[in-house]
Amino acid sequence: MDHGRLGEAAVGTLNANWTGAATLPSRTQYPHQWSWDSAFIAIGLARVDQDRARRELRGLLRAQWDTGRLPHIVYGDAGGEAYFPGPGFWDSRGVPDAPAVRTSGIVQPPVHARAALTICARAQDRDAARRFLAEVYPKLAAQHRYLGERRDLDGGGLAAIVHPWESGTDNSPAWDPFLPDVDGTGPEFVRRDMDHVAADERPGDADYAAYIALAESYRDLGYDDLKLLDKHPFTVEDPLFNAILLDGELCLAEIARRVGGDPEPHYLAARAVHRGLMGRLWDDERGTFVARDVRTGARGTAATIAGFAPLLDPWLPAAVRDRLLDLLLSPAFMGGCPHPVPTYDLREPGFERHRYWRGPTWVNTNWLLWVGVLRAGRPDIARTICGSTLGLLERAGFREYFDPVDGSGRGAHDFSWSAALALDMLA
Ligand code: 9WN
Repeated sequence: MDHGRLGEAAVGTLNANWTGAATLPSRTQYPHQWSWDSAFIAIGLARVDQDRARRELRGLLRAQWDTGRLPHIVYGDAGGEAYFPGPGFWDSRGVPDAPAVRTSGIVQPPVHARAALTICARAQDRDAARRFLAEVYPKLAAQHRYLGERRDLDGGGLAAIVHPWESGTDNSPAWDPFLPDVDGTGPEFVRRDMDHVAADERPGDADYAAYIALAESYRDLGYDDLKLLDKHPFTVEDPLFNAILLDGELCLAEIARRVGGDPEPHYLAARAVHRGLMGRLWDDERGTFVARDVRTGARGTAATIAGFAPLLDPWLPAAVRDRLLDLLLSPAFMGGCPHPVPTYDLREPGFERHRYWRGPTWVNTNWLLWVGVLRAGRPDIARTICGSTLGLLERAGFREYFDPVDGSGRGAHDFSWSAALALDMLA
């Protein structure tokens, strides 16, 4: 397939997944609106349909809680049984600060300020774009305030995730050391996620039991973040989430500047995240950023795709940047397989070619790395990542993820962010 046809096919996939109010990640596997999916989708739509890109973000922001929390799922009309856990599980309607629309109670990486700024950057109608920025700025600022204040559990400058789903990289090996404390022996539930995808491409049952137990724990605390350190068994700082938070603050500073607001608080917030990343998550021995348990201060050891996300940080010391790029190009990641970038160190015994976030190549993490290496002054690596990603999509279609060894498509078919980010990478 040539590049022109890939672009047309991408638009076709996004149209097929559009409900009239939002774009589903996949009609079968994920039949609701997901938070960071919508941000990636808006970034792609900004290239072809500004109006829909704006509607995508607006639809999500309408589901924001009064505290600024932007939920990771906004439930639509798909039958309650189509996806587990459904809206009843989270019981958001029982929480005073939640909106009327039914949502989950956890968050996802805040790519949304980047999406809003991208929509504006691609707009032909500059006035409409500025009006849109002025409309969404207070909501995005509230989203970041929530993360910077309520989720910085011990004042160390980083936002904690309280569930692996919040990372967006659900069963990454990065979470393994922090899950044994979770008691997954709760009530029975039926997994719906394997109705459409092979079992060896999804998280294992023990992981799922922990996911449900953690979601119940947070829900039963009334989503009260002040109780997390005492009562919740998973409070972890993730380099990917925090690098995106930092990038988002810099985008907010730019948005504030364009709408006549004050950029200064956003620069300060971004600097705080930078200090937290360097002081807490940089592992000098391994030459990468790793996850850290807020409660114990213990750090993980897994070298995953998340470790490279701080390439988005413009203040990264040159020596740290160079060590990261060395690891990225090494046989552990880009140098060790024909279809990079794998989400986990290829040389680890726990690397799995097909299992979700434990090895496969994903389009959204490739896109983030593409932006990161460009920022780090390496257009040559950016070209390799971009060419290889588009090649995978041309050969295997808009699959959810890909085997980094043979390039075969895995997971859901017609997956929205694979199509959307192709549009951005094609441009
Ligand atoms: C749980 C929708 C989402 C993505 C995540 C991805 C997967 C859900 C699931 O699908 O997570 O949120 O059911 O596995 O891990 O990144 O946002 O595409």
